[in-house]
Amino acid sequence: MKFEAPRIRNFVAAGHSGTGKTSLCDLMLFKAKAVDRLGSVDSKTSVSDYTPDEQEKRSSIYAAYLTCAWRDQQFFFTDTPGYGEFVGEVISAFRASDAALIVLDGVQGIEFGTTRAWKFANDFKIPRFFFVNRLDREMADFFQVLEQLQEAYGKTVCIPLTIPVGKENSLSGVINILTEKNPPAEYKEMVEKYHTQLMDTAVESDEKLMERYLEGETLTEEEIARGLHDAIKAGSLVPVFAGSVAKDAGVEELMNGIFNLCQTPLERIRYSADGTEIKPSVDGDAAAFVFKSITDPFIGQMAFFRVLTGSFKSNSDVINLTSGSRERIGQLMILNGKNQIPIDEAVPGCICAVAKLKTTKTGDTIATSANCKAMNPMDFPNAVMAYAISAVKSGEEDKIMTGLHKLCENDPTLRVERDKETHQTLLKGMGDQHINNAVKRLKDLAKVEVNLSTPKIPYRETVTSHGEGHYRHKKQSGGHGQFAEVYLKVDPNEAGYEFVNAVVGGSIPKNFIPAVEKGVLEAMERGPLAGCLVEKMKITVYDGKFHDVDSSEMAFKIAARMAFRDAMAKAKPVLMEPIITARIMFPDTFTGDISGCLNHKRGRILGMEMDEGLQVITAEVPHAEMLKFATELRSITQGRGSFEMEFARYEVVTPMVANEIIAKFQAQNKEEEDL
Ligand SMILES: Nc1nc2c(ncn2[C@@H]2O[C@H](COP(=O)(O)OP(=O)(O)OP(=O)(O)O)[C@@H](O)[C@H]2O)c(=O)[nH]1
Ligand SMILES: [Mg+2]
Repeated sequence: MKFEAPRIRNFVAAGHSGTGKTSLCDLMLFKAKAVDRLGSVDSKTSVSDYTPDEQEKRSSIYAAYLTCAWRDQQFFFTDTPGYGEFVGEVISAFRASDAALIVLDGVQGIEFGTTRAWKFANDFKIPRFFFVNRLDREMADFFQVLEQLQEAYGKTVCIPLTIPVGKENSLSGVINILTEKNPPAEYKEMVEKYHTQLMDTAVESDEKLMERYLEGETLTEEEIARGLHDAIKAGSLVPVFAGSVAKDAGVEELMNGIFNLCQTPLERIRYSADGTEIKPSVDGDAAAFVFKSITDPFIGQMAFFRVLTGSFKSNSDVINLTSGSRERIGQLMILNGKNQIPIDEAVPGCICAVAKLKTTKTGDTIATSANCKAMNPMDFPNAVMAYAISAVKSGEEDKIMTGLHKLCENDPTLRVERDKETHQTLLKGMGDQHINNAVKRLKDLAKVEVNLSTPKIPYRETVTSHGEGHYRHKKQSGGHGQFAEVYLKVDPNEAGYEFVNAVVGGSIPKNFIPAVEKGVLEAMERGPLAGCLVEKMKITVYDGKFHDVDSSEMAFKIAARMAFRDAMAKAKPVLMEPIITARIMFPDTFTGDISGCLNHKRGRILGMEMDEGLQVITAEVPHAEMLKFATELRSITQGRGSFEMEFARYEVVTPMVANEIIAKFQAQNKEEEDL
């Protein structure tokens, strides 16, 4: 199989969950004869949703990379999951694509997933196509959706290229606005109107074409297509296609639209990490971006890359520009879901996979020459939800960690961290389903059983006033005794931990001072209120006593620890909790519910603004209140909200809440003692 870059079109199908992206992709493969039988999500035979988890859920979890020949072009396209928690898969797919095919539901119109896909196309600077699907459904109305699109994204921007014939169950096909010469009478006026709009757009950016058009000259099909192509590329036109995958209506017209109007991989200018312009060409040094790595029971271990410029050959040497190491590429493969098709050569626009690269990771650039430039890696959103993960059988901890690290390499929105304060291993992700799905994969991959639990919050303790403490450690046991006496004072210190030795006259000999500090530091690891880390304090040792024979480092450590506790108790200790800043995005009909929910969570709203049709609230909220927010937000907004959060600072906990936490800690301590 041999490809030519000018004859490749590369796009990503994106949009809200349930709009029919996977069904559309299956139908495109079937129409192009890339498969013998039409795959279906409902009967679990989809080429794209091929994992058992997706089949069970009847919804996509992973991006699937697909390819087919359409007329004399090769389409490389990706089916992405619409469900918000799997956004990491969508980001990688956008990075690998030259255009976005945004699929909508003919009844629902613009949904949260539509807005998100629109935004990604903006971020990745790629042109867009709309496909309004499921027009065979009751209440579906193409023209209502069109109006909605025009209102949101511009009246002169969203223009139909096809319109439906018939409605709902009696939908019988579509009319191609550009080519239909004799539409049924009731559509005639509409076809003319949109035809004029398309022609106006087509000639807009080309003065000569405009002149000829205005003089009444007939433009060739190629000229019109070129004008529309330029407008789509510039973003001044987003063509809207009508159809129904279920009725096989409008899909061929959509594929032909992509065939005629989508940019080629050679038109796409990119910039490397150092800002150098990369203009793709078919020959010269080759460079490719690794946008995904997988360890999959079906596919094995593979790296996926998108060729940016030049061509790569199977069984050749490449340089990893990001790490500087050399790699050997084995058999190059293109993909159709889980099916791998070997190829000899990959050209710009190809999405390829290779097995087992030694050091290459997601986000790296590989090239045939060190003269090529490395690209920036991808940005992924921060995790918004965490679970503490632990082994069911003791002794399996290492196996679990190895498996988790592998999963995180494959999915950059998944993170595993060891919390030094709470001593828990945390698995962080984009929501319940995302994390549960990761755990399922972990079980398959590492054959281990794990428990998930709500993570402990790393509270901290500090003091709010001056306090003095004293302890005399004296023990007589057989031979040597133990003796040490320490006087110290503590004060709040915003700058952090500070230890001062103010002992004069050798009441504590210099060589025991480090032991005193050690004792203090040990005491600070488990504060007196709830056993949390103590911080932001200045500790001054100013007096003590020692004994020539009985004093030891151990004795001073114990005396210092006890003196510290004494001082801290007198310095009005308080509990502090982590506060996060959250940015929550949702349709503004939910503003009241979200504000109420934040209020309930002891949150402070810092600002509200509209951004691309969505309400955005920025708020500071105690971390402890946000542990289940991903799930709560989903239920409040019916899946149409999303949020990001990051750590802001520690703040003193109000006494009422603090008492609850302290009581819980004491009960836990008692339980441990009783055991
Ligand atoms: N009536 C009707 N149903 C359709 C049409 N296209 C797809 N469906 C059905 O809609 C449901 C969802 O389709 P999918 O293709 O899985 O949707 P998706 O956009 O891939 O969804 P996610 O993977 O969750 O993002 C399935 O039951 C399809 O059979 C259509 O044109 N008309
Ligand atoms: Mg799908």
